[in-house]
Amino acid sequence: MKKALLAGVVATACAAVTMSTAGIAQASPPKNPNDCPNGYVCVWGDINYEGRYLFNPGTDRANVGSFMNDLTSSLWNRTGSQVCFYEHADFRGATLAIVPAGSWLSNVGPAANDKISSWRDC
Ligand SMILES: [Ca+2]
Repeated sequence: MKKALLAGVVATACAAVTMSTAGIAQASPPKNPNDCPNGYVCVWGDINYEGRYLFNPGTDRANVGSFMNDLTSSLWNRTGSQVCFYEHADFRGATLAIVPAGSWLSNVGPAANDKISSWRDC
């Protein structure tokens, strides 16, 4: 009887270890209802892929539009190309972020926050 109880405790401990391992694997990209489709560049208005968002197919967007202009705080490049993000429309102004294919930024950082207006492969 006591042995069976101990086995149960061990099993519970193993489950806890498995869960914490999954938690550590947070280097994986965001997975949520707003998941960014493969082949898209996705931008969000808040850090950690929250708030308003825009999912754009392909690598180029000459003007993000008034809905997302100067509001991006996190992003995900799910295309097969490196993508550069620019301060102004038509790929002008400062290059605010250079994001390799398949990479993401949960926080674009203070220099780029709320400034992105366009992007393309680079
Ligand atoms: Ca801008």
